Amino acid sequence: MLRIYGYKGCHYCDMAQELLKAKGIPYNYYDIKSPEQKDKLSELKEQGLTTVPQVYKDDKHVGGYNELYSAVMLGAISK
Ligand SMILES: N[C@@H](CCC(=O)N[C@@H](CS)C(=O)NCC(=O)O)C(=O)O
Repeated sequence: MLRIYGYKGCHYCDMAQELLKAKGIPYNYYDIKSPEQKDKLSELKEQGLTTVPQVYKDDKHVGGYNELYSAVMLGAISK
């Protein structure tokens, strides 16, 4: 399952979700600013990942919107 970490008002986060919806690829979305994601936010900062979205396929880091888009277009991520 895909996981997307983002926040409200993030244009690239919206685009990532729209892409996956258009392709019928299921995902779970998490608001990185919510209290429940405090540890994840710290983890991303420690890794130097300062932009959102951050996308994971199972537990593998895919990257941001650009990397997600490429992976979907290349068929590396599909439904
Ligand atoms: N190349 C990135 C761009 C993502 C991006 O710029 N996201 C904005 C929010 S929509 C962001 O995190 N800005 C904060 C920053 O640049 O520090 C991607 O493809 O995901």
